[in-house]
Amino acid sequence: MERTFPYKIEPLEEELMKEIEQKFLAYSCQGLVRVEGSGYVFPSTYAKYASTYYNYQFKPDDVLVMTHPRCGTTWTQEIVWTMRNGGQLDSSTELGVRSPFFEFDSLERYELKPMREWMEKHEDPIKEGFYLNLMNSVSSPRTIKTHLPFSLLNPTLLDTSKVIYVARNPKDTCVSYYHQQRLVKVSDFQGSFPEFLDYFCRDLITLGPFWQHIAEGWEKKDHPSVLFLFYEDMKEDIIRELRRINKFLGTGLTDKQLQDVAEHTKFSNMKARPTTNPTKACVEIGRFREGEQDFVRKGITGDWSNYFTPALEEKFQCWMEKWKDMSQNIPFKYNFETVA
Ligand code: PPS
Repeated sequence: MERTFPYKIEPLEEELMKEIEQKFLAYSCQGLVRVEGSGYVFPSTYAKYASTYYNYQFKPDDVLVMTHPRCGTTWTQEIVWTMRNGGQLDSSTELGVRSPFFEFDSLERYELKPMREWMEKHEDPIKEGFYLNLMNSVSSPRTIKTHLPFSLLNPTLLDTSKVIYVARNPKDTCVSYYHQQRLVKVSDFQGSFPEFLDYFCRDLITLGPFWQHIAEGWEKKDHPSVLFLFYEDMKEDIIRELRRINKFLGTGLTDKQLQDVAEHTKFSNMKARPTTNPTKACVEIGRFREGEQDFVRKGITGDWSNYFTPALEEKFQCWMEKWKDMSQNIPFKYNFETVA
């Protein structure tokens, strides 16, 4: 049964869009839209896919790694894919091919990619979606990356599939997202950290509002088909968290295999592997901006303290206060000392 997409999607106000385009160079090509009610912001292409995503029927053995951007998606994808493949340590196939990105068509700038040929061969290339096609061609059991929150996915999702939701404290998320938005040409952010934080706190960065996203995940944390993880807990004791994942997924890996998974997916190893840290290759093909920090960047908790001035801290606290109904019950760790 095809469901009607239940929310209005509106373009951002013209004046606001003009302002954003000055800093996020990519959005001058495509503009931004906002989902009414929840306030989620997307490149305008999302409007073409919203109903398809909302109606997408996941398979019973699909596992979704669901996150707000920069909360530990890539790390968790590599862990989950490896665990679901019997602890097989794959270093040769790009993670994005093994574990597809569900809604990437809605974020993509098609003019940046050598996908003209593919587009020419499809009747409705935008609606059909290059990445949706890729996802449909991945063999089961699939481990799928998504930044879409529950409210924008099929309401029956948890009746069919499992979701691992990963959250990270908003300060480190903001710093990490700042670097990623400078790196990726789909956004092409050309501003400073204080400018980025300002947009973050105005809930204008794509795939946010942060608190709305996290709150939707938190609300489902006790559902039997959901495992809610914190990035900071994974940094603190990865074996403990791998045991939780092992139990949740029923993957039955031994402690020795979990140790191997931890080693394979530890920060320095994932940063060194081009299949999980595609920075160099993406710079070469023009998808990433040269001279920025890596996609797999620093991997610590507390990096925010190198960026937050008292004035920025104050602005951030005002934003936290605004969202307090959603934020006050979620126990984030901010100052955990970790070595990558
Ligand atoms: S994205 O762009 O939304 O898919 O990014 P995402 O993968 O969610 O988050 C990126 C941050 O996760 C860090 N990362 C890791 N941390 C610890 N261990 C491992 N193995 C690991 N792999 C990636 C990555 O460096 C980003 O955080 P920052 O703070 O920017 O370093």
